[in-house]
Amino acid sequence: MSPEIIEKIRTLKKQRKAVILAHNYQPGPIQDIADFTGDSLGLSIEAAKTDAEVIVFCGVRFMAETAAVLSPDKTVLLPAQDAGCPMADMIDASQLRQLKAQYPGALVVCYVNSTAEVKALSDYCCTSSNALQLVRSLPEDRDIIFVPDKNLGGFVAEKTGRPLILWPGYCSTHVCILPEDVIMARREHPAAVVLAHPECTPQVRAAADELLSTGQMLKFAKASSAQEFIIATEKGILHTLRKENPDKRFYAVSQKAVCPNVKKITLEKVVWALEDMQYQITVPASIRAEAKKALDRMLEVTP
Ligand code: CIZ
Repeated sequence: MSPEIIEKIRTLKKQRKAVILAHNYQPGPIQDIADFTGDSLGLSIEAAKTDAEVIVFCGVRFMAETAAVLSPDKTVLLPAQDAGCPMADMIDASQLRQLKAQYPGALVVCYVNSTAEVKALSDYCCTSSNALQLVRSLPEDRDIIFVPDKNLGGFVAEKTGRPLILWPGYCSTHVCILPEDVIMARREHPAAVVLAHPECTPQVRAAADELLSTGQMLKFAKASSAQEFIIATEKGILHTLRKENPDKRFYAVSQKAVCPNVKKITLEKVVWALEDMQYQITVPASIRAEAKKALDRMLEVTP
């Protein structure tokens, strides 16, 4: 990492009164220059609490949109314009409207990995950390539509016993992780505990020891007496796991667990974002107000 570029980012950050957020999946050098690292909702909440005028979100578009929903008075920048989330794009507003029309009376829960428009049409938002608690809190006599991730939704349905109406979306990175990868990794590291993200397929989930969000993985690894861990989620998280637990060992379950979108952010693009104030992510006021309601209702249930 060149010291000049780090210094440049520091100077520009001060000039622009900016805060830099890096998602847990970002490349190591990006996580190292960030003011906050974490999951998408936690980062957006942290940024809203600061008096920064500009938020540079090192992540993907839906994450920057969430920050824009929670910080309407700040300018939100996504350093790579094309850093999208295939899963979030697997359902749009008109598809969700049609689904709602098919199940009148159903409550809609959307995973935070969704567009602001989809959040605006949902009753509740959820994260992979609080999805179980949120769904358990919903009235037993109501149907529940869960979008867009069929894998997280399937995990929630299994654990809560609630028959969710699932949308067939999925994370194209997590579905690249195969049960065979878990078997091979266990063979190589027989003492390791396998931590998998609930966005993984049912077969991978069944092969894992623990099913955890990124934030939960970081807490679990710190608190656990185990010394070795096989990690079944996007490889970027290994950076923080290793940094926070220098005496423990972490292995990626598969070299294929890399999201090409989160990796579009580079230090140079962070510099350009701050220099040119690009790429600004905005959410129209009417969508913002409705999306915020879905986030607020979630926070009432799972503060
Ligand atoms: O909520 C997030 O930021 C994502 C994408 C996953 C997680 O488990 O933190």
